[in-house]
Amino acid sequence: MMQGCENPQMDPLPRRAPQVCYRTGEAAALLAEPGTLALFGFGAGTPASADPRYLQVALEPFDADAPLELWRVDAPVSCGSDGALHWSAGGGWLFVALELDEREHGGPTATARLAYERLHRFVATRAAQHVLRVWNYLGAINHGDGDAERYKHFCDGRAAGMGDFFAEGFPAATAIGHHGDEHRLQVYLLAGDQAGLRVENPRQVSAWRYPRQYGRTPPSFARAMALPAQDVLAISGTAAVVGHASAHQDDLDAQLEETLLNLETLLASAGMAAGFDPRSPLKVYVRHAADAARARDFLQHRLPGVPLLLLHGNICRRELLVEIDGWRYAWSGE
Ligand code: 3EB
Repeated sequence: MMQGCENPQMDPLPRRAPQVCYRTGEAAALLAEPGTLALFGFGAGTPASADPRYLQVALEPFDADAPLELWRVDAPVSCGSDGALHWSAGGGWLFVALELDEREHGGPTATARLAYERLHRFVATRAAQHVLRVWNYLGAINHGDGDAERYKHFCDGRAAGMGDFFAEGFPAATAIGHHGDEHRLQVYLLAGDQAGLRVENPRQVSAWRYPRQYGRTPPSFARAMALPAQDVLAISGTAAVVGHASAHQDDLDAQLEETLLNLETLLASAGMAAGFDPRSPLKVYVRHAADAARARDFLQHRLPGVPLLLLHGNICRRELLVEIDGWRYAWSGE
């Protein structure tokens, strides 16, 4: 690694990726730490904050004393707000969050479209223009049948709003249904000043190639993104999807097993060593509250020492009971 090389003809050295971890403590104290790029509280019980780097995510955790999620960079951080859009930047990285009320913007499709248009317009003004990872949390995601399901409307609006935003390829993403105010759409993203490396899962059809039965507008995301620093893989929402089909209907353990196999396959596709570790936090979205304890036991046994945050969320396909996303930091020397 040519650390410190100053040859101006070379590409800039990859920046050190944001460090993502779960932390307990006061939001104000974590926001005051040097390099805090973003901080997430989960559920209505977490404090509100006017700091643009802070987002109260509309997903309830299953633990009463759930931690906050902290993103930290090795650089000074600046931040600001523009109406409902909040941002922060530092070290070549950009965090942007946007929350919209569908009642104010003409319903779910129009609101998703507006969200992506606004995010595109804002990111285009910044140095960090490569969108690497996006999270989408919407209410009542499975309401409506077939093509009328709200998730399908979201996919329509997202595709319409992105325009040429992702001309270089889709970012990694998560789309989960929250149980908060049904009209509330939350979208947040991480962008960088260099492109990442998209990773697909050979066990799964790429989402943008899903057949028509899953909706008129296929979901637009990559299965994972190696951040430009190449020392961390940002992993999209991953579930028990094999080929394009959902596997193991009504069987939580089998869906968890299949999901772990998909996660391992992604690591292998990214050229990373197998396994997760204490540096690599995962979020586990569980559809039925009654499944949370079993999902936790299963994953604690299979992924010892891995930080897990279990959240009550609906997966975009009704038959899917659980989905996992997160980060995998490279071992030193890998
Ligand atoms: C799947 O594998 C599960 O619409 O952005 C996972 C991650 C899923 C992201 C999205 C959907 C999305 O198809 C669903």
